[in-house]
Amino acid sequence: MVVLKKYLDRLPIPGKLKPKCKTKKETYYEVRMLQAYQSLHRQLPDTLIWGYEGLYPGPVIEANRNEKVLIQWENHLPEKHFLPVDKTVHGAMDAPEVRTVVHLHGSKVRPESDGFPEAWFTKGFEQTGPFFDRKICCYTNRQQAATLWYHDHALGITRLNVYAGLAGFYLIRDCWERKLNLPKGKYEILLLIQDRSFNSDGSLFYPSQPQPPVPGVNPCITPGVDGDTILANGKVWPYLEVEPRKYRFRIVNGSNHRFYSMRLDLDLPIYQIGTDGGFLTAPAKLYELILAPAERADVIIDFTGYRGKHLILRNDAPSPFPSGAPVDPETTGQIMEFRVILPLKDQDNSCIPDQLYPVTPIPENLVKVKRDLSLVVRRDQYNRLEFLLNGKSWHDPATEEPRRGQVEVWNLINSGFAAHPIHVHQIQFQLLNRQSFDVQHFNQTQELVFTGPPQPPGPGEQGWKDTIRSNPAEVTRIIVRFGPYTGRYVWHCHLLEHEDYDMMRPLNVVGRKGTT
Ligand SMILES: [Cu+2]
Repeated sequence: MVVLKKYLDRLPIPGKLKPKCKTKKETYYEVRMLQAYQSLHRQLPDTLIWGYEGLYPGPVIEANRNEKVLIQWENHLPEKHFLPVDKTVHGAMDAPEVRTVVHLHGSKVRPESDGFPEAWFTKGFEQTGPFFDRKICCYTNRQQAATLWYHDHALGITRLNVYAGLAGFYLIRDCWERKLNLPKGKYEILLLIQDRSFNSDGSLFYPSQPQPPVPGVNPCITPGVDGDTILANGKVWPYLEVEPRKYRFRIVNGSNHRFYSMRLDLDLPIYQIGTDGGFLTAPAKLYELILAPAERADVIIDFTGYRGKHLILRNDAPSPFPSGAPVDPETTGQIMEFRVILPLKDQDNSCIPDQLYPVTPIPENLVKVKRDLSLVVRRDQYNRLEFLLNGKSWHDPATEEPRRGQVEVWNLINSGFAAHPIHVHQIQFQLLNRQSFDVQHFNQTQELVFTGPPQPPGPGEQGWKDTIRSNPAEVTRIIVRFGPYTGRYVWHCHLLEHEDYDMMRPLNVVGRKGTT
């Protein structure tokens, strides 16, 4: 383990990507995936990364609501991966070693542009996966202002491509947001939180075997990789100098496997104003913010009255969450530091509005289908853990085929020991409640016996979600209206080692007569 000093480097602020061309009708970008060396901490030699435009995190893409954005994603990566590739997991046996496809997480997008895991492509589009359809993806942005992020989604190596650095922010803006008088410009800061481990030569460390090692498979996927350092925007334990005023932070947990339970020193409150898919109806005042991998929180922190203070953003989420090993308060128990040492430049006229944007509940009387979906784990032929949705693997025929416009309730039944963040593509859904059940009885009989009343969503979960924490020994109920597009999508666990093996399923949204 490499020991690194905390709070030596300034928080990097990712720059905005410039379009190649912009007309009244559409905005066109080209984004290259490149191998590069980048300094991730002052005490480390430069680290080999893969980044969009050679940057980790990638450049920020900003779009207005209803703006038509076209992006040609180009793979300029080497043919060999620099992280350990397990050739036994789905999609990795007969495919080229380095393959990529981009998913814009949280976007309402047609299936051809959604980053379907088997729509991958290699360098120069020389080889393509069986579902590759187009070089240029189209994002119509017909949705409210929200914090989205783009990242790799190639079948069987998503965990490695994202760990290598393939992730970036994508923001949708709208006039409603502009009217809210939130902190903006340099007072609006993006935070991509991830954990990584390093070798002493500065290279990224990713284990090639679980503990204990699996005989007969090398390299071998593990049930989940946690880093021993925490990075924000591609720097290990950075600091940010702030003025004594309000700031808006757009936080993404971009980690492979680690959850964060964030709190600030001196019990400074965090006002959450938005979730994955947009604003909350009203802000939620929190002293603890839990984010599972891929979840987002749009928050305001008010540093007024804290002049001269150094405040650490801490993490006390065990891993696996919520009952695994506790974090070390000196390392993974810390994320970054805010130094309230800049003079107040101008009067802070921004506000934390009482009302943000109405989140209209999807009416439960419209529910046409209820599905029980279990999150299970079994042993494979090598006696290693294989995570599954409903006991089925990726290559089994689709079983979730909702009709466009139809409202469904999905009961996510987690009979395991750890939480899984479940992500559904194309749509934003709502959390109804969570309810604890007798796991032993369920595992013996497949019958649900509840051990407590349904618990309503937490204050920071009462908005539009595309990724939801499914806690162990609980049924998590979400209500979903499928559409607007029909076609081939996916739903999966967003712990990337689970997604790759094998906790991902096809999701076919079908037309009203059952056609795609
Ligand atoms: Cu999982």
